[in-house]
Amino acid sequence: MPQLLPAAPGAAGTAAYLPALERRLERWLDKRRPMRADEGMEDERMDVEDLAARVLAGERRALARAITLAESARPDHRARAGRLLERLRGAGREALRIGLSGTPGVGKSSFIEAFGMMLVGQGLKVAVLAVDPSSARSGGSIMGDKTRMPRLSREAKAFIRPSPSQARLGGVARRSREAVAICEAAGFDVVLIETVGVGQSETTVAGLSDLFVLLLAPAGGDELQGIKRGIMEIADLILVNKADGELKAAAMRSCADHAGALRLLRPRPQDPEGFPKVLPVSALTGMGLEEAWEAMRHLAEWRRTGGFWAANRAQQARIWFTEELHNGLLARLEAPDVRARLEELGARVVRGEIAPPQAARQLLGELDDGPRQGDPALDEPPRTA
Ligand SMILES: Nc1nc2c(ncn2[C@@H]2O[C@H](COP(=O)(O)OP(=O)(O)OP(=O)(O)O)[C@@H](O)[C@H]2O)c(=O)[nH]1
Ligand SMILES: [Mg+2]
Repeated sequence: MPQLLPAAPGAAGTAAYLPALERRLERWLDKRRPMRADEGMEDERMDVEDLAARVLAGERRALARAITLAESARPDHRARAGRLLERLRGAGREALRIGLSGTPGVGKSSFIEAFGMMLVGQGLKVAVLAVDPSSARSGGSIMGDKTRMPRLSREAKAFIRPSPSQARLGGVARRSREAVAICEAAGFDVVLIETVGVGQSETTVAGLSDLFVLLLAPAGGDELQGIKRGIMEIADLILVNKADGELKAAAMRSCADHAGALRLLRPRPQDPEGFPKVLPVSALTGMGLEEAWEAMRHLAEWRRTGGFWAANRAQQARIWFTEELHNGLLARLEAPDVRARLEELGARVVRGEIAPPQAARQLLGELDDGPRQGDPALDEPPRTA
């Protein structure tokens, strides 16, 4: 029998026994642990060209890897992600990007499961990306979404990607933007970008989408669920979910109320007659899903013809560029040598040895040229009081 454990301790061996056992256990567990999402990223063989080719061929594993690469904040990964996106851009593929938001429990996961299955049934390829507004929900979202989308997550024509677990530089917007672009290049027809509706995240998701859908639950009576005006203003389609069983009547009333509220908003040039629209749906029974899809397609088609689609995408590309520029500059301040200089100059500012604007200019100059020799602000000995 192969010896799995070290020899049992004799009187003298007890102290050495436990650490040895621990090391063996660790090695054993290590071989069995699931692969980390970022594993293999250092693999030189998997160069950008290869990865791009596989993403374009629709390989799921490559797709997941490409998104992981885009989610990484490491400077060398950023550089590779940049090259990858440039390579993928050349494919010129375009999906319908649908942003979807709603408060917790409104039925987002259930809706995406039902709606996604309907689209897959029509032969479409569907990607689902989740955007968490903060890292507060991290950990929960993966399991939560996969268990709430049991059928879709098994579909060969569907791809579900939970949100990145932590937001650092650039935050969720950048990572999601790149994930959307990667899915698009991988040949998905529809990319659903889901977020839980709290505060800023709806605006972020709307800024990544061609259409923005707000999912609501039926409200009791004639109250309007206290939806912020700003959210109403960016919604292209409001779907009142759970329009089934006992909730159906309340859902229909909610639809009428929201339609009334939408009529009070100023018309937007990017909308055809009748939009933004309110429709009842049920993720449970499937009621209204066809109509919702029809409304989305009509709106998308109208916007394409009128040039609004292209204008929106161009605008989004411009914002993406500016954000990336800002993030890139901020990331340079995070480099260890720059941080050290920042601390140093900061301390001198605090001691009143250099004016704050001059210190900032100094550091910015160094970012461009490296530390300047002979600059008085650098070389002067600290003034003593
Ligand atoms: N009656 C009815 N219940 C629904 C419907 N859609 C979802 N639900 C129920 O509502 C609850 C929440 O659904 P989820 O799909 O998890 O909602 P969610 O918006 O994804 O929730 P979070 O992920 O927590 O933000 C579950 O118990 C669902 O079964 C529907 O169309 N009709
Ligand atoms: Mg959910």
